[in-house]
Amino acid sequence: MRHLDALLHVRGGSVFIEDHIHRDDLLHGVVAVSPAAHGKIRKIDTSAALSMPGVQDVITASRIPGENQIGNIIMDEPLLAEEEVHFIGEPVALVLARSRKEAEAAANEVRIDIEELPGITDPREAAKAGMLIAPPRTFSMGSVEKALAECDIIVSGRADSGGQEHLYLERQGSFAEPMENGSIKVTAGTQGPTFVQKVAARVLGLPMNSIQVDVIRLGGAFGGKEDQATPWAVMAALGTHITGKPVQVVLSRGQDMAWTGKRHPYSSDFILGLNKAGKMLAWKVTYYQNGGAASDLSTAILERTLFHSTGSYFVPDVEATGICCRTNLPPNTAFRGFGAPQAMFVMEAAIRKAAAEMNLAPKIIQEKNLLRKGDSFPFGMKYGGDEVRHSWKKAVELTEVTEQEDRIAQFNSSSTLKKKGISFMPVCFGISFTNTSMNQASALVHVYVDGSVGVSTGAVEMGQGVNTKIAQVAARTLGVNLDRIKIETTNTTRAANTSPTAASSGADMNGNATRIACGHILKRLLMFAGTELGESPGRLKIKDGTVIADGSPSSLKWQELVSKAYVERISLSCQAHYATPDIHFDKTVEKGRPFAYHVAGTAVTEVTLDRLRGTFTVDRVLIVHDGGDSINPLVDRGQIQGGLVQGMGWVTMEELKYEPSSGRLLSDSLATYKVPDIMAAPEEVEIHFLECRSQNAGIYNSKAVGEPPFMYGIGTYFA
Ligand code: LUZ
Ligand code: MOS
Repeated sequence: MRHLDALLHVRGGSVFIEDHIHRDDLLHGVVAVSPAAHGKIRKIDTSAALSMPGVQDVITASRIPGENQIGNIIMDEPLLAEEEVHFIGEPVALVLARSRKEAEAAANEVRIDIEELPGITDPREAAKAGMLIAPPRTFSMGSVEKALAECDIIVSGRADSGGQEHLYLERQGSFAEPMENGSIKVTAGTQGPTFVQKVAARVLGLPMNSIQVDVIRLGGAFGGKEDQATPWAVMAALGTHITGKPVQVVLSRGQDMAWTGKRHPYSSDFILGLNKAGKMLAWKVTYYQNGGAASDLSTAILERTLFHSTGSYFVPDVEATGICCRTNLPPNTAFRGFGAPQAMFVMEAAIRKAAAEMNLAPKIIQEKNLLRKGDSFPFGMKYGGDEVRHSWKKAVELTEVTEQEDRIAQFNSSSTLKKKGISFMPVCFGISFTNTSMNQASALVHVYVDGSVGVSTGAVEMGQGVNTKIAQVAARTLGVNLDRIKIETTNTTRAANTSPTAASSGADMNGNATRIACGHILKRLLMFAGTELGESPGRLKIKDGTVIADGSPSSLKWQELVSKAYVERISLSCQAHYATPDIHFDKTVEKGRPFAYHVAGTAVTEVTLDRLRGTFTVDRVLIVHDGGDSINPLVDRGQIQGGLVQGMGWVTMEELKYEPSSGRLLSDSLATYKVPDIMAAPEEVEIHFLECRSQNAGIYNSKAVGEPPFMYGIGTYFA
């Protein structure tokens, strides 16, 4: 089945933030931002801006009616700077004008007088200066020091990975409208509607029930709208609260690139100990995470780094330390993989270093150490599947690796200018929010008297296909055709206290809530059908919209059943809640079972490098991926292809450049920041799904797919 939005998208019928038709008193909000990476605000002069044409108001921190605080985990980020500024692009004043152009012009006239202070952009320097966002954390198992004493080979080194711009097609933006009696409706471009609602209420000094947040869909997010859609949505709400008019705040591409946070750059030190046979015995690693100027989600991201410090491998003695460093860059944030890619990169780099030292092919070390069912992670959980090894084995078989390696060796011996390389990249990624309490979702299902169905959940559609999967779950559970199902917007009045659509868990959790809600309605309908047909309800089911009794179709069809049930005053609606079972984590000892399950797979990548020009082509990527019992293989395939190419971009072409003296982002446009295009995509991508039944999977035994494939891209670097 194709993506529900496919036709809308190609016909231009899908509605994004800027496609809405507004009241004609709409105001456009543009923020004036800090031009300095660090400094004390001496004075903010808004008088020139206020006298510009079309300007309605210029709002600074002192006008905020509630708390000037948009922090989530740690309360360290103002909506509008008050006394100090901590990064270039930090919002200082909100200009409201009749047109976007007028608002931009006036924002340029806001005079921000700053006494500049020295800034830090490097995480190691920040750590040295004691600029930490939170105390360091260490995950450990066994004794690394003891194990290192017994190793035949010890390699140590440093591995750095850069940041990454999200480059969602739809830029950050939201709009707010006044409702009755001081309430506000925010139509937001966010992965986390509840977070926008909560922070808007906090900033405006209103109860959460005065703020309604609605999300239709996002034109991409990749984690960049988990936390960082909030300030723009709250700015719009603040503008509406103060002026009583609808307000839209949308960033330009340049503003979005320059001002918003990115994937965290990491700089890491490692020590890897092995025996002669290549078995890894000890792993000691320290991650310096470049958090930027405010905590945002950095501590949670660093936690996921620690959960993935051993990558797809088992190491018996481990000590992994994460240091969350405060720098004067825009606060870095969630990005597909959420700290795990950074961890896996360090482990893979260490393996290459050991392989070179031991004069072995990296794959020998990799294969020897792949996770087996029952192996312990350093955080106490045991690996429950065997898909890491299965996917590796299948990838070797399917690629006909020996033949491929012969062909590559032959090519390399006869070619001087160009050389070919091959790499293996196994992935094992934990599914669930690492913060256990976030693993909950809800659904509200209405069956209307004409037999059509409306489903509301907390899941946000951002192109990934979660609405398609939820519609499939509803249709499958109720036994009706898909064209009866409509997925409604994500709205805080229909799904409350929701977690962001993140951590690859959107379809699992909201799909399960939908399954439960539909299950209750189905049960009521079957009870009623039993009376109608004079059958025991236990023998009935609904398939393709027809009531089936003991395997044979009855005369009772869905639509008739529903309208009769209504007349008999049977409820045709249900709200349900789902909480991922059997997960827990105790931070005081850093042990627990934080993940419902793991998703695994292996990528084999072949590249050709031009040694004179430094250019390369990715010739072939073969992926064996564990999708469980996929609900929608086409959607999953899209996620795997997209994740792969996005991961390749991170490790091979995308590079954030900052001016060292000022911390200003130099690569702030598509002319200076290069992401993979179709020409850079692999010549050939071959995706195979692993056919093995796994334990504890997600909705209808499928597996989460959003983030894991990103890490296949890491293989390109090593190839
Ligand atoms: N967001 C979050 C995430 O808040 N917690 C997580 O564990 C997570 N993991 C992946 C992506 N987003
Ligand atoms: Mo995410 S990195 O799942 O918002």
